[in-house]
Amino acid sequence: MRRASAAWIVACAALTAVPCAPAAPNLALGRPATGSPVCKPGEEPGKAVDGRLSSKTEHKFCTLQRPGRLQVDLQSRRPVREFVLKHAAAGGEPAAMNTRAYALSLSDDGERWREVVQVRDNRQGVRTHVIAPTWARYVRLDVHQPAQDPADPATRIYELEVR
Ligand SMILES: [Ca+2]
Repeated sequence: MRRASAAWIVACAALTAVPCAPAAPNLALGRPATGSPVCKPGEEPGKAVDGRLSSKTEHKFCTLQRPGRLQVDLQSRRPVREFVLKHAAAGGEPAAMNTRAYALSLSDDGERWREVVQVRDNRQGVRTHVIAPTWARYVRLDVHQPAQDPADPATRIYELEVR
């Protein structure tokens, strides 16, 4: 992955004759996270901002509450341009477990929210959502349908990246 990325930067620089900007840092990485009650110990909200994907039991946030909720405190107001959500398949689980319907909201104070992304029919394991740049300190994910099967109650989020 890193090698491919470096190759892309070289190709990009050759094409444009100017240095290409490196990928923006993940503003959510390692930030305080809270959320609805977990499926079991080891699947706390912080697992969605730990930068890790390799364990099905240790690297995801899981909740059975609906709507499921995950909130991240970026610890200062930052310009937000993009979200990358890594659903069940990003961690090696069946695509049928990918989050189907959800919304992303931003806030300056953790009390007044504005919804910036709404998804009703996701099937993919990794989804990128680009928005108009918006300053915010808090990011919230509300999950309305946790998986492809409406009867599956478990929300499974391996990462919520914010850039
Ligand atoms: Ca993770």
